[in-house]
Amino acid sequence: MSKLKSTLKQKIEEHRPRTTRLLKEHGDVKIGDLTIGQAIGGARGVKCLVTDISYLDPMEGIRFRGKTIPETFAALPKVPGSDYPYVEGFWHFLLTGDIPTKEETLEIVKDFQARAEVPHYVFDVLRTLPRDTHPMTMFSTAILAMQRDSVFVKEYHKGIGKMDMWEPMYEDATTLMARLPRIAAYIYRMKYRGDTHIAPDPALDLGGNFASMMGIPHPYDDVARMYFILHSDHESGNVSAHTTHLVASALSDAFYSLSAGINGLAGPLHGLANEEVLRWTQNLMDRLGGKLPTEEELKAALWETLNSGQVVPGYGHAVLRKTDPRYMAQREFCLKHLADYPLFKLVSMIFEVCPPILKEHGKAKNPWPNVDAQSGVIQWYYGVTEYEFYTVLFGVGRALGVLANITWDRALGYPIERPKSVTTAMLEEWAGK
Ligand code: AMX
Repeated sequence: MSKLKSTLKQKIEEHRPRTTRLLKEHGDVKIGDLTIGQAIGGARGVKCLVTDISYLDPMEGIRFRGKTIPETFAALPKVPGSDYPYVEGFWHFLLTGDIPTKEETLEIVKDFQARAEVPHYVFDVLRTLPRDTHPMTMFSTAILAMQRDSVFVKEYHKGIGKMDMWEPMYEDATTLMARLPRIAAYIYRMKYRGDTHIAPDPALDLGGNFASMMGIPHPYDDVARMYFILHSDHESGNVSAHTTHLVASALSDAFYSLSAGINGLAGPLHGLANEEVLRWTQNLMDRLGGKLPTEEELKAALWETLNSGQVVPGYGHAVLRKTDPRYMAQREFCLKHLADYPLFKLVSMIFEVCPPILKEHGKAKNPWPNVDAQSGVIQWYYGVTEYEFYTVLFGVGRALGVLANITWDRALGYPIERPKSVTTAMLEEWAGK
């Protein structure tokens, strides 16, 4: 058993009595009420999911295993010559809550390298799809195609006990994490780089190898590491995390579950917003003949979007009530590497001009930018100008969080998810009382 797996086993065994005790002794304790508004309104704020992997405070933003983004970046072992940590070390941190040593991290790098080979049939499947298929459809399809390799399914059919199910889930999750960068880079180069491919470099870490397979030099490896870590997890209620968890709750394996979560990420109100942000921003610059707008022109463009009933992409959030720290982390990167880049200047202008307008408009509960408002500009700067691909990058990162979560779902024996629905007539009756 690998060091990470045995640490995880120990953590799981320590944790289980807490869940058992809560259920057995305190299962009737109330943690919230439910309103008609919440039942119709997307279950906003309903506390009915449990995860210890990340927590989203509305005012502070995300904490991974109790650490803020800057604390996480500072604590994890760094890749030599890089400003950012190994994604593999972050995977250890998400799974166990412990910061790994450099040696432990390198062991995971090796484990990922050993599992990284993507079966050839996956590329065959991708190649039979029409080339103009959306890259998110390709990404999800590739993940689903690999379902035949699921260790979980094989063990399930052998008759594995409920408390042991996390082990094959962990195996599938780790294999998926090791393969996803190759699949993403393959889709990218097949669709947008004339179907020319760069073989994986078995000596590199996940972020370095991804940049190399994309064909983009340093510091794009750091962009990849930063991007995957920032997009990994945002507690459990967002569409991609919740979908993955929901599907896994039926004892569907990691391939079925992640593919479903990726489909949710492909929605324009969720992960696809980063594509929409750049489309909106580029359209504005195109309309102005490639120039930066004046403040007045920018205000007019924002009002035009709002008055036509559309949302300003990259702004607002279902939980956050301040600027997303993931936005700020990427902004810090931009200030270091591309401070004078016109598109970044425009994104910064929108950061100043948009929140007061959204406040005046009076609908959005959060007028501040989310993660998606900043990420496209970095990709564009490094030559990844095909913005329909951006959500695939989000998906590789999001896989870290949701796969760690479903491994713990199995470890703690969470049951099949099955909320209760009611009819409109019932709501009307209760409203009348
Ligand atoms: N521009 C204009 N209107 C907005 C808005 C924005 N950026 N954000 C919210 N609103 C509107 C909503 O559409 C809603 O209008 P309605 O009452 O007519 O339906 C009203 O404000 C109240 O919405 P809310 O409670 O503030 O937000 P929500 O929880 O319903 O939705 C979100 C959250 C993110 C979907 C929404 O803010 C939005 O559509 N933002 C733009 C798209 C975006 O950036 N998505 C990415 C989110 C992060 C991610 O998952 N990647």
